[in-house]
Amino acid sequence: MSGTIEPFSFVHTSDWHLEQPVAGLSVVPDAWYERLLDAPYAAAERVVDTTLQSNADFLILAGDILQAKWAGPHAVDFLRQQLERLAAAKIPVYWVSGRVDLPEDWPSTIPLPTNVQRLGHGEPVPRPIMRDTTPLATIEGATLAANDTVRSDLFPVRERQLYRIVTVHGSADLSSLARDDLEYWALGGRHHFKKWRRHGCAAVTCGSPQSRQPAEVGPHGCATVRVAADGSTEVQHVATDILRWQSVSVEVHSATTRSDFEHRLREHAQRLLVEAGGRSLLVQWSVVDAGCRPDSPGARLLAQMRCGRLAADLCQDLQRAFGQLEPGLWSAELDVAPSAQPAPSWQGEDSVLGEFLRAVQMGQDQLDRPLVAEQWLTDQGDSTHIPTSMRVHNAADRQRILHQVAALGADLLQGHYQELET
Ligand SMILES: [Mn+2]
Repeated sequence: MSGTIEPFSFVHTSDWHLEQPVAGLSVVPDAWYERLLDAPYAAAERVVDTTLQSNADFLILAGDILQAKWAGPHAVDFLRQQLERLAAAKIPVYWVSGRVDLPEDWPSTIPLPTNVQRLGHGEPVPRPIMRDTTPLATIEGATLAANDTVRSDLFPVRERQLYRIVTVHGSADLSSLARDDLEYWALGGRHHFKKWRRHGCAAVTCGSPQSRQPAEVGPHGCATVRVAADGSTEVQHVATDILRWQSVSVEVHSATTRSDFEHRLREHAQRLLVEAGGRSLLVQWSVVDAGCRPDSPGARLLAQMRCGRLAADLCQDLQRAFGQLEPGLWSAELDVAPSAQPAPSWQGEDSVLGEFLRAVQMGQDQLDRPLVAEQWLTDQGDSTHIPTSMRVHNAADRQRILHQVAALGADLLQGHYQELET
């Protein structure tokens, strides 16, 4: 490609997964049902809003938009309406299949609007993208076989005059996709935004407009792409998510008391909501020991959270305080990291704690001593699953488990637990 070209812009989106609501909460509060069900739709609608408001020349759907059979008629109709909005604005849509949205799964009784072209079946063939009578670029798609990964040689080397876009859904090592005969890889399949570029070639996974599960933390959205007259590409991520998973660490120091800690959690929650820009948040708190001295208020607080009901109570307090707001913040869990190894001096104590820690130490030192946890199961019922999952398979597992056993035992035997319960 050489000389100047007609500048243009487009939006790149994938993984709408209209068949999947937001999941990952152990309890779904009444006030959140609608939000969890609607979020994937509302976020997808924002992608279309972004396309219309930014005067984009076209939209790329890079796969996994919906599994029509699982998603049902409401989702099919929703998608048709969104495509019609684009059709009314004369914006073409290029849709390459992912794993769940094969063309044959789309109900044949519901024709797609005529602005939609499906790509990726058979050999990749470059199709011209026009603005009225001016050609802006070409686009070609490919569909991968199951378990295949995206390789550069999916698309043949071509001589060309126009800006060249290729689109495919699948996992990819972006840095392996550098080419000097194409400008933009529109990739689907990863649910997080990621971009990579070398010289004039950009490879972008735009991510899902809405995260679906706790592991998908942080912003989700679509990519808006501007191509300048010199053929250079500028890619921006636009957040479209309605709900956002956050994972937040809160430290406990030696001097931290329960009321300090409660206060800090609330302050933190308030700040997160302010920063969320009108979104609702699903938060996983993790409480971290910032090096508490043994027997300090902080160490006792941590022990109470690990062994008693305190962590669950604090989580419920946060749910009551912030879960009913609009936008709201729902605390999905408050997790306390396992404690550091108990102080070495405790092992020498002439006490139940000392005795216990010496027994654990023996298990850590003598690797040939069997560690049989199944014997402590009082009622195994018909299930063979639980005893199997309790078997210790290797030395690393054994050390990790015994480390946790020592920490939990020390917490319990020092009496912090009783202190809380009474
Ligand atoms: Mn997907």
